[in-house]
Amino acid sequence: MSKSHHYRACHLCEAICGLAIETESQPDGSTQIRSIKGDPQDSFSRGHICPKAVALQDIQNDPDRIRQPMRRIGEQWQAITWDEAFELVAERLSAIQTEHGKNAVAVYQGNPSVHNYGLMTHSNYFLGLLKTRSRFSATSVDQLPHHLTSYLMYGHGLLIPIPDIDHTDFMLILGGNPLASNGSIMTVPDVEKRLKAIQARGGKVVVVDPRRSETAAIADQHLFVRPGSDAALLLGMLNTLFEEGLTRDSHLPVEGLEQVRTAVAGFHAEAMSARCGVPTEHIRQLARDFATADKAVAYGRMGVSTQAFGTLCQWLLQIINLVTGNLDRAGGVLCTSPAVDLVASTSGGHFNRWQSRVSGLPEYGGELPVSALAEEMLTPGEGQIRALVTVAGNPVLSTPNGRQLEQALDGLDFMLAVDFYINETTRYADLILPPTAPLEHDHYDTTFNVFAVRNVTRFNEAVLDKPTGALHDWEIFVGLAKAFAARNKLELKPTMAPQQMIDAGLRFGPYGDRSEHKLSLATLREHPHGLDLGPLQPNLVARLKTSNQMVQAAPELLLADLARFAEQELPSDSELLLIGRRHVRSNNSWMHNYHRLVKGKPRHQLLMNPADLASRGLSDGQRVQVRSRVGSIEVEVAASDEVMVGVVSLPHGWGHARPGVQMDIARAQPGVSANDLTDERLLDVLSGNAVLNGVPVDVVAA
Ligand SMILES: Nc1nc2c(c(=O)[nH]1)N[C@H]1C(S)=C(S)[C@@H](COP(=O)(O)OP(=O)(O)OC[C@H]3O[C@@H](n4cnc5c(=O)[nH]c(N)nc54)[C@H](O)[C@@H]3O)O[C@H]1N2
Ligand SMILES: Nc1nc2c(c(=O)[nH]1)N[C@H]1C(S)=C(S)[C@@H](COP(=O)(O)OP(=O)(O)OC[C@H]3O[C@@H](n4cnc5c(=O)[nH]c(N)nc54)[C@H](O)[C@@H]3O)O[C@H]1N2
Ligand code: SF4
Ligand SMILES: [Mo]
Repeated sequence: MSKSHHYRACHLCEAICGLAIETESQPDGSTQIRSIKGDPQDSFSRGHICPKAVALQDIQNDPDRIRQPMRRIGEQWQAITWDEAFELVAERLSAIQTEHGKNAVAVYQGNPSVHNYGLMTHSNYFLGLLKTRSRFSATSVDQLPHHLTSYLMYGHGLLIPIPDIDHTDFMLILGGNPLASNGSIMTVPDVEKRLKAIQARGGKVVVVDPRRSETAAIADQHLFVRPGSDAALLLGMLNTLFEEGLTRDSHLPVEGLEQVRTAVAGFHAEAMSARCGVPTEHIRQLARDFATADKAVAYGRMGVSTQAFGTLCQWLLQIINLVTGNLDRAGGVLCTSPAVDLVASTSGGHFNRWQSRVSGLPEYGGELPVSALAEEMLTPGEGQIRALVTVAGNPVLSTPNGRQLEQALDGLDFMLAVDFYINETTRYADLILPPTAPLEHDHYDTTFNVFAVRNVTRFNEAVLDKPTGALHDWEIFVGLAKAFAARNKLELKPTMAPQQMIDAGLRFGPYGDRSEHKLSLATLREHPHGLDLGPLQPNLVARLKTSNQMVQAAPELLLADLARFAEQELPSDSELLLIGRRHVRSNNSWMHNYHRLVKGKPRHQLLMNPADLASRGLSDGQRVQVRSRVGSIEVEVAASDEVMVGVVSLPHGWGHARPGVQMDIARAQPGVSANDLTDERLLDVLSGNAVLNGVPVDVVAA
């Protein structure tokens, strides 16, 4: 038996921590994982890991994980060969498109797609051939407002300024809980140490959240905000900055700043306080503290993008950074210069070129809002969706009104899933194509290097051999493309392996052949702990992709959205609002069958303020029924003054007790799905992004 050592970035969340993995070859010829530890030689993550990394061996060894193509006949799953599977997909999807049109076949791509570079490079090799406008992804239950804002202001949806957390003096966080999520659209391993370092150098961390989150608990200041009302708080802050002359000039070429000043002149902190529940004086003081800090960052994440004014929030955050001189400035927010530069090498995007058939929701970058997926399947008429391809996603648990989506999936003519589990969504598939497990393929972060708090890059080889007969995700898409192209007599361009594409991306990129670094795949192979390319630097002027090379401070769509904001009714005090929560031992809707992660006390309860329990005659630990417009669930309630009065919190991604799910969740608590309560009609109307936070509910004894 011989041991070997491997270095590899963890792909499970956006923090991309370096791992040191020890494997041992066995007498039977197989290789087993001996240990997974943090890699102290990774200068970015400095040895940090979280419990999920250790569970990579659970993914590898999980008996529930499927390892060969499976076809469903009634309730039974039967193994079939890859070639039969590819033929079946080509035949069924072609027939459906011939009869009902291209858009009758829909696509949903889930979150792990972005963490798996073979999916980034090759899923479109096949999906593009479908030429369907019925494309959906997890983007519209998450960060769509970030992309739309960057597209409108900077000319490219991926040109998103990142907090310079290591050099700032003041970090304002709204709707993000990096201590649980490990950071998002801010790739930042070891975030707790980095936040504490701000405090150690005399700076401040301020968190705005309807729950005193793990991050709020270590902050210098925590402000409770009424769910869904952050736009009011930000407008009150911006208004104060202008009124009190707290703005600073920027070196950037900017168009429209005067229009912004005029547009927000009516939104005084006093009026905004009534909307967001933050006292006027706190709003004003926050604006003053922010503006007078030498270097400051306003950062808003998931919690503020998945609300009714999510895009307005993301725009206001950009403007606050801009007018205080913190945009494109060390210690403020900066864009990365990634080694494989997706911004330079792709077009900026497009918005609202077409709309969804039933509700008229806008496309962004060729995708429609996923809240419209079920209605597009359930509503008869030309263009009705009849077939679905899901890739690395679980929309039944991840998108609003999951019960309605289940009903829609049940009525499809054909469904294909590229996934390695029979979960709440894929159990409806006619065919499941399972890729290799994560450690069986090589790895490069196409996305998270673009959002990292330093310029970093790394490539890692597969840790374990590819099992005989297995295919990588990208190879599955090549197989599908070939079968589909052959059947439809389409010309298929040749392709190359993902590694070769990265090699080309590195050589053409800013550290490539034309630079002193001469980065290529070969260089990265020599540096398995990753390469640090230095701190973020001001670069926005050169990277802007707007037509006139100026920052667009006042996009018309956003100014118009201010009118929608102003027309809202004042919130009522009697309403209970549902918000979400993440935990470091849970990852969206999967990994709940890994004992290592889910052991310990249950974490899926509804959190409710003791005052709200008392006023309803409920008590801690009791089973309650939670009801919304779309459905109801039963769950235990836990008294917690972490959540403000009028707010209840429930994590998403649970609710596994559904027939046909073939995962050993029995060992864990199946929990209930927050998305059996969230409402597909509640949207950030501007972008079409789902509202997952601030959903009106009531709670009664079960
Ligand atoms: N109420 C509420 N809902 C939410 C959220 C919330 O905060 N509250 N968060 C939202 C957010 S931010 C997101 S991103 C979405 C996530 O929603 P989804 O992307 O739909 O769901 P995931 O749980 O990430 O999907 C995981 C699936 O991918 C598969 N998978 C994992 N790795 C691979 C791989 O390498 N290849 C393939 N082919 N499959 C793989 C797993 O087996 C699993 O079935 O949920 C959203 N939904
Ligand atoms: N352990 C773990 N890590 C993860 C994931 C996971 O499931 N588990 N998922 C990954 C994914 S896909 C993503 S997108 C990221 C998300 O990463 P984050 O954006 O950090 O998401 P959360 O941890 O859900 O934190 C959202 C916070 O917003 C707060 N919030 C809710 N409503 C409002 C509101 O109206 N206003 C304000 N100001 N705050 C509000 C919630 O209370 C919560 O504390 O995490 C990633 N990392
Ligand atoms: S924080 Fe945990 S899950 Fe995220 S990359 Fe690091 S080890 Fe992996
Ligand atoms: Mo996400």
